[in-house]
Amino acid sequence: MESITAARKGTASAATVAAPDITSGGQSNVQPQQETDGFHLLIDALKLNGIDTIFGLPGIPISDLTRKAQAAGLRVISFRHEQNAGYAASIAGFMTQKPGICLTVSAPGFLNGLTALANATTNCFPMVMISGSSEREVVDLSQGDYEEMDQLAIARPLAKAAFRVLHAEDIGVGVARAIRAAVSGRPGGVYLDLPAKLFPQTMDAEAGRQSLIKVVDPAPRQIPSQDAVQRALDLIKGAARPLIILGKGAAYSQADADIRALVEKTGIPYLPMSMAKGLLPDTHEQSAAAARSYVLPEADVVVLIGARLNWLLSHGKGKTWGGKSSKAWGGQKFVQVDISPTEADSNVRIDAPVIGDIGSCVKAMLAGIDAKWPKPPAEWLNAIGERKSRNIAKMAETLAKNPTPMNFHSALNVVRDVIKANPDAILVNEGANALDFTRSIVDMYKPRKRLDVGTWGVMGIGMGFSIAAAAVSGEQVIAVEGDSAFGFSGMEVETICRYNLPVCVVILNNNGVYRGDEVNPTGGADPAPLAFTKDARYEKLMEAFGGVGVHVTTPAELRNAMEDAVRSHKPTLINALIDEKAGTESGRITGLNPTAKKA
Ligand SMILES: Cc1ncc(C[n+]2csc(CCOP(=O)(O)OP(=O)(O)O)c2C)c(N)n1
Ligand SMILES: [Mg+2]
Repeated sequence: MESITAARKGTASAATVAAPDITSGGQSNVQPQQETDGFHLLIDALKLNGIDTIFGLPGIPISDLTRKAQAAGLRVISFRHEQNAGYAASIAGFMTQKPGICLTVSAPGFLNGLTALANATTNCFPMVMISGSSEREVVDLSQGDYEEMDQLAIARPLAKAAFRVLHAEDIGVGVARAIRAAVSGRPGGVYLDLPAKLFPQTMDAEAGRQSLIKVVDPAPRQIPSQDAVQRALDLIKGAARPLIILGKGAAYSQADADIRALVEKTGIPYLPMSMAKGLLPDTHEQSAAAARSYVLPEADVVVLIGARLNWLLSHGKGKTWGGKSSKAWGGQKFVQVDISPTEADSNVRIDAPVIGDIGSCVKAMLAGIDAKWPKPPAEWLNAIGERKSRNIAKMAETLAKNPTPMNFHSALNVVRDVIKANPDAILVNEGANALDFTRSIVDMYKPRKRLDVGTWGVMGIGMGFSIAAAAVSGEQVIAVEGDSAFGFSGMEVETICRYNLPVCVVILNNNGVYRGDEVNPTGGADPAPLAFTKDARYEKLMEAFGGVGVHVTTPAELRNAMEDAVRSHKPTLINALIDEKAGTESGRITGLNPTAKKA
């Protein structure tokens, strides 16, 4: 009750209010007493915990918060849509192991950000979405408040954790709980609900300072048990055809040197999942990526490091893994290194779970691997080597072609060269064919340089990820986008220009979703559902806000434009026209797309 009273009389900024001072002489002197408020407590709590950037979109009730945050030295990046701010926050979390902060207004702004929050939880990206919310008393009685919505209840099933703070003196605890929940154990998206009335609540400044919490050891190491490590090592040692699969969790852990040492000391071939590409350079001789369809069914012991056996790995069973039918186990034994004990056995039996943080688990396994560790049988390595060279040669042949019109391969051959020459550049990637071809053609050389659609295959991450990647790292960003994919966040090119970020967007434009040559079977005036405007001039969007727009139709023009962008670091959008017949339905995952038997 006290706080509500405080809120009613509170002012919109930290105030110095007059308090009576009883001094000698019977005169009531007035001595200033420092007060603070919800706005400042939140900003101070974030700063105290090392947060330096907020990705958001202002409006009631958080406009003043964005102003005050900027004034207090936080970097505030204002977006055109909350979903993009949310994606930005989530990938900042992935890159830095600090929760990315997304700030939204109530109801519609909150809902706009929610997809990104749910996507963060699914992908194990640490983020905190902070949303202003309307009057609790009115919302709870459904009396029709401005932007009325029970946001906490809606966020809860989609977030790793959700909290609400009602009193200014609890802001410190709320922020601490949100940070711990976001980064500890399996990271995820956390929702923090801050009702409008909280922000102007005032309290004594010193008491406010005391109420803040600097989180100590927010993501504590989780050391695996020695038994579990030994069980895993014994299984690996006895393998005839071992395989390591590195997942996004391995990339997140930042245990780069130890992971590389584990791969190299055991000599086991490895496959990187999409966002684990570059953990070891894709050109590494132990990479089995070019022989994926051979190694999955043939391997007898598979070591999963921060990779889940979800749909991206065909659930660890079925024909991909050599199973006799679509759900049959292929006979592999699995070691699973994961932060979460409940991950094991989610799809197939895990014979040796190693549970702990990836860094500690890999270190513990390395301790049991000495110079005498037996290398995998030469037969296995040679068989992989053969397939690999055959497939790489075939790919080189395809990449060398220069068809007219340009296709995915001839365009991506250029991107491949540009990334090779600029291995520190961050590659953001979304689309269907634009995604799948890029993943297999463009080699990555350093960890956490490839950011993409992740576990959900979600379209719309492009510009949000690009903005965060540039803001967090200062590096050149190259976003390879399908034309459909780009449309989900295209308006953020204005944000890229406004903050003058070194982002080069390359649209692989095939006039549609998957391809652009479909027609309306009725012969009517409407276009086919998957076809877009022919030869749309996306580059003009970038020019509209002061960036560089380039329209290219050949690999040579694409190369020039990309090299200019990387040299100048100017916001650039290259509209690369691709043969509209070049793509396939759903890219590589055609099989997941139900189609009618009857035309
Ligand atoms: C949020 C969301 N909506 C819709 C989809 C379905 N979807 C998958 S890929 C894709 C776009 C593919 O077209 P494009 O980006 O142009 O890539 P292309 O295959 O043409 O290279 C869509 C709409 C999705 N994955 N996510
Ligand atoms: Mg397309």
